[in-house]
Amino acid sequence: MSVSLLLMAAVPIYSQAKPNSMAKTSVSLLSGWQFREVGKEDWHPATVPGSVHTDLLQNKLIDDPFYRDNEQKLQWIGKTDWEYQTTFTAKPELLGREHLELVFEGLDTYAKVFLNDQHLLDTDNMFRTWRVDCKRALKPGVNTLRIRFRSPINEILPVMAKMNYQLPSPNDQGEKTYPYTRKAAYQFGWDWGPRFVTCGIWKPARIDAWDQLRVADVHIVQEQVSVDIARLNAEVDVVAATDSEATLIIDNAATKTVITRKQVKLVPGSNSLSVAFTIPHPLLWWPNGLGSHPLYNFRARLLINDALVDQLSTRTGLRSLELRQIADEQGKSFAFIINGVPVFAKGGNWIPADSFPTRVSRAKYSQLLESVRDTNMNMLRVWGGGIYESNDFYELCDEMGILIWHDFMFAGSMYPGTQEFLDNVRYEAIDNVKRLRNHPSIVIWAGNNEIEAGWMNWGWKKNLPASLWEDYQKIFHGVLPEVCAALDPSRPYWPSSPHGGLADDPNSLRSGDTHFWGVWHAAEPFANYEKQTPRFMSEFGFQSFPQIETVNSYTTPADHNIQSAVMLAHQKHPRGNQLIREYMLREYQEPKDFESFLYVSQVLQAEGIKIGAEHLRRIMPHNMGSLYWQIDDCWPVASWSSIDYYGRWKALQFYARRFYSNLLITPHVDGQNLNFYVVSDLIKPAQAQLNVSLLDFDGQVLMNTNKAVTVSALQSQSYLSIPVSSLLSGKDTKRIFLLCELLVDGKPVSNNEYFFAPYKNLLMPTPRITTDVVLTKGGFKVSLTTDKFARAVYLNVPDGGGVFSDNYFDLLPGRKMEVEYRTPNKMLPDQLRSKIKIRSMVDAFER
Ligand code: BMA
Repeated sequence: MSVSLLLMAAVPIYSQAKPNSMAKTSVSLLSGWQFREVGKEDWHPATVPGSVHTDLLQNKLIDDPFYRDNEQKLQWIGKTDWEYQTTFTAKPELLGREHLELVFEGLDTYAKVFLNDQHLLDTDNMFRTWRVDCKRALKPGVNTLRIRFRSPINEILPVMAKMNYQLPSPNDQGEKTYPYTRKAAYQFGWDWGPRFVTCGIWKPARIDAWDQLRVADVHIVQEQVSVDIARLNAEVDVVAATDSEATLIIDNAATKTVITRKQVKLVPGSNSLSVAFTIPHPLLWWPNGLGSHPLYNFRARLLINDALVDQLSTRTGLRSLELRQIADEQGKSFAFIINGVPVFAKGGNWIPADSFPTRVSRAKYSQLLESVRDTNMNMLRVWGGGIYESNDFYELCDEMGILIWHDFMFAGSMYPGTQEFLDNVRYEAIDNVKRLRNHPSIVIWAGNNEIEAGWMNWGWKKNLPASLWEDYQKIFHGVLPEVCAALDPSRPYWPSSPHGGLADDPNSLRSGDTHFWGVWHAAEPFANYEKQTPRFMSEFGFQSFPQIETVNSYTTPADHNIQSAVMLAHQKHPRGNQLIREYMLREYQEPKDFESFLYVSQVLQAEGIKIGAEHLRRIMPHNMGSLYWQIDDCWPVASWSSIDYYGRWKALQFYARRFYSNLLITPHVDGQNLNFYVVSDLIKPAQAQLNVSLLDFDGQVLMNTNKAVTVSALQSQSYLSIPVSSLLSGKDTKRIFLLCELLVDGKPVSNNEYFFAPYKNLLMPTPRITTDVVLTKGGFKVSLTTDKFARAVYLNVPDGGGVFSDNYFDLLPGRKMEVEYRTPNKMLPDQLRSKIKIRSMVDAFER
């Protein structure tokens, strides 16, 4: 049944309000823009929303910033002042309105705005919305709007020159100015991101014209939500010009049925209106994997004398939310409870999907978020060094059931605590909390990324004035929680990620959330993931290279060496390539060539994160989250991502679908025994069959056992235990592996393998893989068979423009594997067969 049918069955369809020439209108200001360097003569066409870098690129005034080492050559752009200008015609109808307001949804960052040379506005925060009266400055006929942007770097240098300490900002790859500026930190450089200090009109601009009133905001407060009833409150902010009597109507915008109406008295200025209503038997919104994600459209309409004056719609999903923290023997739990169900959070950390965020189209967000959804993830952490994302992002997360841990945009540094800075932060928080609070996907607000940990654990406290900690308190224990409590009390506020919760280490394993970087930054073995028993792991990660097609986008063949200047320019971690190689040689021999190195790096990353993620799931409910670092990239680069800049899945993304499966079979040696755990994220118990086989690489079955099991709901449990000694007695561990399969209704739902030696010690045979390709409705079915075990089989169609439904899988003798290949390009099955390149692990090394 549709949401709209369920809503308000008995309420009449409303009669159309009288048309009203007094209703609010808006004039969009997105066209006719030009830009130039301040002090230069020539104007060039500009795109709004956009940024100076993308405008320079479109005008062919610079080369592609992502190609080779162009980044270095383009640093002057961020140190330059720029101006933008457009003209528009103001019609008499517009000029006749009582209130004319110029609205910028986002200006990046230090800007002066002039309308017909009248100075109307000064801005200093990329994340705020600006609204300013422009009636005085507007004139009949042609009007000129001009915005002058000052370099965010030059703006701060004099401020820093007066300080006797430097705010720690290890990731800023230039003058270390970013903590002073309310602008996306990653644009100053990060350990996966280039330094492109942008400016420009990065969100829509318009003029709002109104007479009596405008509806400024609608907030649907979820007082109580259960299967029986949703008790809701529509809180409507109205800005009015005069005293008046009005009718507030809340309706279902999808079906145009009235939910409730109320007579209200308005006074000049802001009016906070509120009307309570209920929805019996609401359709509940569930995270991905636990149910569907129905959304309700609500609209607030204001009528005066039966004429519609203004209206505003919003969309939300109805669900209850609790962050359950209960004291226990180990410390305190940390679990998100949605509609009464403890949800194990599976996913990763999200960074802005482009260095130039205005380039990220809704289609790109869709592709990335579908990749998240389709790999059994249910949560992303929007990390604090990026941006409050565009509405598209949150709308898509709502539609796909992707929960969001939302940091405020502070990361990796201490921040100033002047009154001016605090006020700026307060307005920023108000703007964004108001914009985002109706999204059911957002389940927590967190103050910042790693600042508390930086202060307590990384030596900042020792080396910096104590007043910086007071400034910290003002923002993260003052301004931000105050805004959240006032505007969004239904969501938890958490001061930092990580934060301990109990009065101890911010990165405690006993309570709160944890970032574990012993693996990678401290070069600890992957096995050390299993020594970590956090309550909620919000970061852990390992780097890899993108695939060759992505590397080709920024290199020439002469750059194809891991240590070449260009490859190092696309590796922002100082020891990155070295660390990848060091870990690689622990498990594998040296790959035989550049392309093999890229491929092995991806398998290495995927296998490593798999150890961490499966462990984190096995120890549930002690631990209730596994968010690896990081999902996506903002440019083509070697990084911790599982999806590269072009949306191409690395091996890790395919592995994630397996290790985040709702039912997971995961073998583990505990002491003398191999235990076969099944982790269930299902709300109901499942009847399943457990198959365990010991095989050699030729496919010979050395041992096989089956067991029917009832998998407990929302549990991790070992269902079978075999002494390792009995399993291995008389066997050559270099030639064997264990295959574990979990079947429901005879169909495999999860499988896993276990090896008894590192890859380089295995006597891996050379498989002969054969393929068969047939045309299907949506693409091609590719069937693969092998005569011997083939590890991490990777299929690629160079220039095929398509994607395989699965990749980086093991192929077993006697078992046919079928995958889909979809491509927009036309080709025949035979052509595809001849084009598919197949490699498995043995191909990566000299034989
Ligand atoms: C975490 C993140 C990022 C960083 C990543 C890799 O600390 O919060 O700041 O990019 O590690 O070093």
